[in-house]
Amino acid sequence: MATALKNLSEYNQESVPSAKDMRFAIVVSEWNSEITMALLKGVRETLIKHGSNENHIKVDFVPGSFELTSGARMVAEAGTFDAVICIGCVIRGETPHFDYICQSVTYGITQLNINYDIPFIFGVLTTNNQEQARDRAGGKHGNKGNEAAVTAVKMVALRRRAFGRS
Ligand code: DLZ
Repeated sequence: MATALKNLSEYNQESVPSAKDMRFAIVVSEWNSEITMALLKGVRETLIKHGSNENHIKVDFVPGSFELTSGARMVAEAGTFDAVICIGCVIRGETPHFDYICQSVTYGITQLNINYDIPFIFGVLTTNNQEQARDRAGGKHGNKGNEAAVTAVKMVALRRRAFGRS
């Protein structure tokens, strides 16, 4: 059960395969950049901690979370990546915009996972306010970027196992 003070980024490091020889693209939304840059830092640090080479990590930016789907598709088609990690932060405002963007990016990234051969990771915070976002971007609940990186490494390893490549 989730608790108010649980660090959501805690995990068993030994359960994570080596990221050596894996190539990652990270697509980052510029909206709420204080948060998304902190998430990006978490992704990079975690990929490198698990053996990824700096030169095998490519970062690109899109204007907002709505553009993550098309940005991720473009980098996937243009490059030779093992996974694409999508980073964004949508904060609830006074209009229904929040719901439309969340719905669109969730659906979009799901569709990419269905239609493409590599994993696309959902590293998008959807929070009621800035404080909740900070808590999850290096604050008291950890850094969602770390989780996105671990998820990417695990999914690449799963794909390699599934297709018989170690
Ligand atoms: C327009 C908008 C709003 C209101 N809020 C956010 C947000 O909280 N997080 C985010 O990533 N992007 C937001 N955007 C921008 C949209 O994602 C998109 O860039 C624009 O609607 C242009 O397509």
